[in-house]
Amino acid sequence: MNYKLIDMDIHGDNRGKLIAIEGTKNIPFDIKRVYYIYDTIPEESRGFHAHKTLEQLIVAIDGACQFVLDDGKTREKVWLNSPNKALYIGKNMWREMKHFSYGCKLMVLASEYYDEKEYIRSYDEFLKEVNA
Ligand code: T46
Repeated sequence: MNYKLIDMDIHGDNRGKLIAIEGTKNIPFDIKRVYYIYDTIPEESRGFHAHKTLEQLIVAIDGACQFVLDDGKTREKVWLNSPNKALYIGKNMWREMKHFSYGCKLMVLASEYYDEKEYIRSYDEFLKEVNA
């Protein structure tokens, strides 16, 4: 499975907490793009796609949600529910995002600029790609 959960170092003191993410230093790629997902609701799932080449790091800055991760052979579920837990997802991994808490905020760091052509949005096509 081309994903891993990374425990980020917390720099905390009596003023609060701070986490730093540095491309290629504490995550495995250079960061070209940042986006965030917010105003989520539990009834609406997202994702349902894979990426041919993109690598991403996802952090639930606030709230929680479940990721379903699938490499075409195995399907695993991972909860993101803490700002110091970062989910790295490499290429060729099908992902579904479910059970968002109200107002969950996800921050996503990506290794490439946005390119819709690089998405695989059909599960059948994904299975063909990974079993080729
Ligand atoms: C992923 C999960 C975790 C852009 O115009 N630029 C962007 O950088 C992105 C990410 C999206 N968009 C547009 C494309 C769609 O019209 O925003 C709209 C919503 O995107 P999408 O339906 O792909 O959103 P999610 O939440 O299903 O998936 C997103 C990322 O697209 C995806 O790469 O891994 O978050």
